Amino acid sequence: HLSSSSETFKPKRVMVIGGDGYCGWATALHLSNKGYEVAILDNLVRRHIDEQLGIHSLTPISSIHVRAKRWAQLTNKHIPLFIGDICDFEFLSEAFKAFEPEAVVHFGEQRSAPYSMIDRGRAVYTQHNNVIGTLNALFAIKEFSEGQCHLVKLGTMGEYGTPNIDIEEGYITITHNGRTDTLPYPKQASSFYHLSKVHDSHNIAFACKAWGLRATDLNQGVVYGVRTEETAMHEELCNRLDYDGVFGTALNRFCVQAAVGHPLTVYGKGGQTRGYLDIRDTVQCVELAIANPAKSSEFRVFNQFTEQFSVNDLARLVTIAGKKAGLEVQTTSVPNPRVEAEEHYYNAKHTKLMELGLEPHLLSDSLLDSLLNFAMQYKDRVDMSQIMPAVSWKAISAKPKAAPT
Ligand code: NAD
Ligand code: USQ
Repeated sequence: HLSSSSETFKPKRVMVIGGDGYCGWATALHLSNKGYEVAILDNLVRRHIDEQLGIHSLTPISSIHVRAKRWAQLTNKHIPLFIGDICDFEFLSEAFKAFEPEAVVHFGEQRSAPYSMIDRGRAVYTQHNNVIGTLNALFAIKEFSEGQCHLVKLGTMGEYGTPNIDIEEGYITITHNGRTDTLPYPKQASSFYHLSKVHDSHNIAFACKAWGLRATDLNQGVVYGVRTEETAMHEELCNRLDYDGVFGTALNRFCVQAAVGHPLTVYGKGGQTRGYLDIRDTVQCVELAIANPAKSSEFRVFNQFTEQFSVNDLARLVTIAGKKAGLEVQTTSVPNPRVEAEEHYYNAKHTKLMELGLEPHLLSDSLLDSLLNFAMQYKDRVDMSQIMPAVSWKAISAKPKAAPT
């Protein structure tokens, strides 16, 4: 029987929703390696979106079935697969009843800000998929685990935007007209994707309060890197690495751009500052959140990143690392396709995961060298036409776009 105190509740069975994706695949293997019983639930929509947009991972990736078979063959650990959509409540219910998870890690969302800004249809898809999927996960937890299963939900640092004051971890204590309260930190997201995470956070907070659920919102910064201990064990376990203008994220893109001799694409003035973390720390943070669950009725928020960089900082670091690798790295200023502050204050707290024992892999020369080498190894797979950004925040319209061109 599950107890309500976090000291005695040590979950073993973890369902990884979105376990075929970049963060989810690395995390599923890591948890499996650490002795958790892991199941993956994924509807493979990300692979489908890649096909629709004509984009692909830098690295060749095996099917989820081949991946799971290879993992079982190498480690003798079996990861059951539930292939389906969390927006389909009947499917989700059957998966919950079959696996009886004690923790659910939810990565299964449409996670690209540019994708959500292509056209109305993609904006609506993003918010429907993310908000309804998370609501279904909340209902499944209430219905099938008597509210005991711990929800570990991937949020984003982008929920906070770039306020001109320090960013706290989820809550801020405010004194107003002589009275003081601790309130949810103000949210100022800047894409329909980032806003979907804000809506999720509100729904989860309410479910914790109303039904006594336990949840942790991991407001993750931008992830970089590709190899983790487990995915490096065999080429069929290799993780995806997105470099295109829709799904590729800043540092990963810059390394691939440097490898193929494309100028680094700094949007606007390049002062946009964000929190960043190594994918090896993503898996560690999720493990820490699961091993130290939230209490019943608690809605915990952790800011999940290890260092802050501006886009210009990243371009400088990749230029230096490129030089060492014998590459001539140029930078170009691209008119910013987004609507965002290009010069701003940014100071975000990130102590709660450190207090739980996170040992960060800070961005070092050696990581940049190995990421660059990795990108150089696969550079023949790069489609140069997919590098420049083609989605404009201002040009979004109700008219469906075949592809962002
Ligand atoms: P990804 O696109 O690589 O993986 C997401 C996975 O979820 C895919 O395999 C997809 O098929 C699956 N999925 C999507 N909708 C689903 C649904 N309705 N039902 C079942 N499966 C579904 O993305 P990622 O980079 O691994 O991101 C994972 C999570 O982490 C997302 O919630 C994202 O917002 C968050 N996050 C990512 C980053 C980053 O830099 N990659 C940073 C901060 C937060
Ligand atoms: N940027 C550039 N050049 C590029 C790519 C990006 O200057 O070639 C800039 C963007 O304008 C932005 C910053 O770099 O200011 C970060 O952009 P990004 O594409 O790396 O990250 P973002 O769109 O914020 O989204 C990614 C993930 C998302 C996650 C988020 C964490 O795709 O799932 O939620 O990082 S955070 O940024 O903390 O909100």
